[in-house]
Amino acid sequence: MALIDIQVPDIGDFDEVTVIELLVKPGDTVKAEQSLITVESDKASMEIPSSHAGVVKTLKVKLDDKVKQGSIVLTLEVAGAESEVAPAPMPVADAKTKANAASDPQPAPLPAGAPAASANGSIEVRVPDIGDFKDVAVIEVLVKVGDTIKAEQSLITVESDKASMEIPSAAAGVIKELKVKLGDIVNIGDLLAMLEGSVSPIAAPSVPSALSTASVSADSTPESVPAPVAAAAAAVATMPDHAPATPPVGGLPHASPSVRKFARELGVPLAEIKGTGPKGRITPDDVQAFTKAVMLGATRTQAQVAQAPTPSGGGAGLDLLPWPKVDFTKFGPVERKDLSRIQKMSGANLHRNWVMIPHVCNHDDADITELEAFRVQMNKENEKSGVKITMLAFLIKASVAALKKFPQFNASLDGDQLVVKQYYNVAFAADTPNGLVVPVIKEADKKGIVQISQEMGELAKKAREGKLSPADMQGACFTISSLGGIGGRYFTPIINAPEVAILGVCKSQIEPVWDGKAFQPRLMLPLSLSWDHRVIDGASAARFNAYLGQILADFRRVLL
Ligand code: CAO
Repeated sequence: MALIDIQVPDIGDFDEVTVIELLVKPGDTVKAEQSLITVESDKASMEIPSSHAGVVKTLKVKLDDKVKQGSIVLTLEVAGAESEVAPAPMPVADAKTKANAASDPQPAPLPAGAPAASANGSIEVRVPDIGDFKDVAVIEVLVKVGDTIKAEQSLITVESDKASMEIPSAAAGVIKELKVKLGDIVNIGDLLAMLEGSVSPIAAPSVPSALSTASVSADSTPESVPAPVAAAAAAVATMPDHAPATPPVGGLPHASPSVRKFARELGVPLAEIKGTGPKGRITPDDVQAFTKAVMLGATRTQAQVAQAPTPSGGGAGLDLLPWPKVDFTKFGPVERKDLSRIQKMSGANLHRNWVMIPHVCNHDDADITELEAFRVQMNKENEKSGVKITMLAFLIKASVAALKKFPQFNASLDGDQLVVKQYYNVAFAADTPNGLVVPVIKEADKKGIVQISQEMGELAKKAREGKLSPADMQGACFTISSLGGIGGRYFTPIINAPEVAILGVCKSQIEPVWDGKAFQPRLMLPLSLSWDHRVIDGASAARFNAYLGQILADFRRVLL
């Protein structure tokens, strides 16, 4: 066993970088090439790997320390070696490149880091020499078409598994075209953007590393561009400039490559996390805490807020408190039961409809004295037919007449358009042991009361047996929810999107109704019409209900 010191390797022209993460601690067993610390400048961060396998004895750096080439990172106990000072392996660029870089002070004939005008006057900005980095992923696009950028302004951030870096533009100008997008894999020489601007010597990047430059297009001339940085470049491709570690430019999330990778794997938007590390740096714990909060519903990502049901297209979303978490067993015995499949599905639909549709509900009463007498009479006469004529069948037929008179009720919203249907399919809510389902009577306008009653009976039976097919529940224009067989006075039914209205009916009962001379006992049916205020206004809803009432009071009107 021997102790060796692991040093910061050649990190190019950087005087100092800041330690932003300690990836190991005393006692840890590390493999050769395993990352030990993360260091950062204002434009790049990189992980410093170990040159040897062994056990960490002493850490020689702490968070926020400034380190440079030769700084001792830690002491490692390694097997079968003499005590020595061991530089950590280069995270990128190989020795050959470094040697070339050191021994070749001459500008390369075709500079890799300078911009040049193409034949049509636009400037091609390419990925410069980024050392041994190959196939690096674009993790941030920092500009967009139309942006006016300065020379040296960062265009994109790329990342390997050990380092991330920003690639600045070598020229100033206006971005005409972006040739890369998030997730693209890029290599040296790949075209990043087309700029409209002017190529001038001052546009050349001053940074020492090729990765901070843009390559020149083939039609450029060496005279037209400043001395390239290619020769000095690839030594340490991860460190584009000399700036001390400060929070990153452009308000970018401040996080190390491993934290960025961790966040990306979880799909966590780093820009939305408040870092709790030094100088607001985002730590792995911050990413975990954010993920947990989203999962618990305590917070939402901006993408979720944007997708949230905001009918006007704007709004701030529902900034709700998390659902109360109560230990009910503290108050008494409980039993937990899973929601049925139907309950889960209908619950999600009802929730969306309730939140997305601005519901208004109008209540009215229909005098069904004569209609009910007629229905009872018909059922007596047709007792042997096996088909029971229901009040709901009359309501479906009456609704069709009202939908024809008020077509905006027979419609659906599609963006800025109203799709007005020229068919009349009416759904009815059916209560089943497994939950609420909504079968549809198709082409109710073309069917008589007896046929509707018969179909309803069949569909209600299928519903109770859980045998409804998807087709049985599709294509509705309008829905009726009847609680008449159960009781109650009025309620506020939830619209069955993408429909724009729903009729709720409750139990009819005999009520005293003033006929101008005296109170008469009349059978009154309570109607509750919920409607989507984006499509329907209150006056139309009142007219719809009143018309429905007139038809139910005198069904001959259906024929008019
Ligand atoms: N007023 C008074 N009595 C009524 C009535 C009304 N509005 N509507 C029905 N009735 C009577 C019927 O005449 C029948 O009486 P008889 O047995 O003496 O003839 C009795 O109530 C039972 O009727 P029903 O409910 O079985 O039949 P229906 O045609 O009215 O309804 C169906 C069928 C499938 C809609 C119904 O069974 C059902 O599931 N209703 C619940 C719907 C529901 O849950 N809605 C809420 C949705 S929001 O959560």
